[in-house]
Amino acid sequence: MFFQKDIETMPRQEIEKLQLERLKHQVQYCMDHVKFYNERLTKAGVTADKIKTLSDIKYIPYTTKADIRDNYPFGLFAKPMKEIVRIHASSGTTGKPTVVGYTRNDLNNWSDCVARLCTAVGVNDEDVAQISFGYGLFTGALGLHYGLEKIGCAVIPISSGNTQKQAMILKDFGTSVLISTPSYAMYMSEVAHEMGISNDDLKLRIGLFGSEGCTDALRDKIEKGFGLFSTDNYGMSELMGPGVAGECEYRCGLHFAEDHFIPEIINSETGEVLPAGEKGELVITTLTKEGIPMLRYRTKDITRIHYEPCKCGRTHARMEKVQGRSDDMLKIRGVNVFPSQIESVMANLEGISPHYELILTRKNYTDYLEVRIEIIDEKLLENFSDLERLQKQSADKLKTVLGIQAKVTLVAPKSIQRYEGKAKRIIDKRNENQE
Ligand code: DLL
Repeated sequence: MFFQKDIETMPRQEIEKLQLERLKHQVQYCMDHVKFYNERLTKAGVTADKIKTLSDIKYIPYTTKADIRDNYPFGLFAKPMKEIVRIHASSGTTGKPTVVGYTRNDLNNWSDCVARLCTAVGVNDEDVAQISFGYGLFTGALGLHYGLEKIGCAVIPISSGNTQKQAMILKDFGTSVLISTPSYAMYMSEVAHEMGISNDDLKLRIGLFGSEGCTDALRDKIEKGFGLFSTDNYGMSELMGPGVAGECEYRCGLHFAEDHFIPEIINSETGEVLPAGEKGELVITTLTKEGIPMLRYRTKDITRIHYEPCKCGRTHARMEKVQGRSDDMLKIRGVNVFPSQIESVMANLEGISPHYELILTRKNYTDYLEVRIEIIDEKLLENFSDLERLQKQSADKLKTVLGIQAKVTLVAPKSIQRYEGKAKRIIDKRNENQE
């Protein structure tokens, strides 16, 4: 059990008081320790003293993924490497990843946030938790790992992949909590059933899913497929990782950890702050981060926020499930992919034109990416070995930059449709046959 009652059920007024104090402190901290913020805040005329109420946050300039990228790799770190104890990264809009660093306190706060959300759905120290997120630079696996250990679960750090082995371990180790993307959970349940494993052979009771969206229909299927109850968990590496917000057992919105974050909703085109309950882009300010604090970080995720206390007694604000993105980022097999990354790969390859199309499909609840690229010289189509070489070279480069395998199809010059306005380069067929 990891219920921080005093914090999680704090009356609204007290939460806001705590947030204001912490916001002032975080602004001062950014001023003192990060050159980028010092310059931005000075230019905007913002000082910690000028923040008198929470709504004064609107004077702080937004921070974007591009700002992190421009300061690659460690330019936004507020602590020297001596005090950083962990580094994670996620895909950036070009070949360079977005790099984040954690101090010991950050890791402790992170595991608190995750432990709370796991407790909110009923995970306890008797549980055996199988983490089927990929371990590595991605924050999903290690984020859940330390939160679950904090509760006292027996953690199985199996990582993702090798689905038959996953199913065998679910059964043999008596896994009671499964942690993965919803699509991988669905796939795993089908593989388990194909292997003759029935729900009676399993002890699964809870699924902690996240890192990508999940429709209610898919959630139902996974829950029936595995005989478990699941929650949706939201987060991003720039802010911490998983643990930023998640559902409780009532599943009526994802609770933020409002003692660590201030969420806002803005109009993504004008940047104007929207009133509570309106739909727009989620912007988050960290309140306690030491390694890489984020002031008004534009997540690009579209949602709404509600402030009424929840039936579970928790008072922290809740966001609705993510309803889309305001940019063109795609989540493919749990990995963030930007079309601009693909363009950067193509720009460095000889013989191919800048015209391309991305085709996304889903089979067995797994996403597949096909990149159709036009070649420049038609004659290449007659030379099978050169064509094959270029295809392999493109696929290898894409794998290095994106971190996932893509099928590359080289097509004849001028065969990809041209657009007079904004090009429609993404053909997403993932929801056509399956949820
Ligand atoms: O996906 C962190 C995470 C790991 C969250 C495990 C939950 C569980 P990133 O790789 O940086 O971090 O990707 C962040 O993924 O801006 C959203 O667009 C998307 N995303 C994350 N959680 C959800 C969710 C992790 N529950 C980006 N529903 C975010 C929909 C989600 N989209």
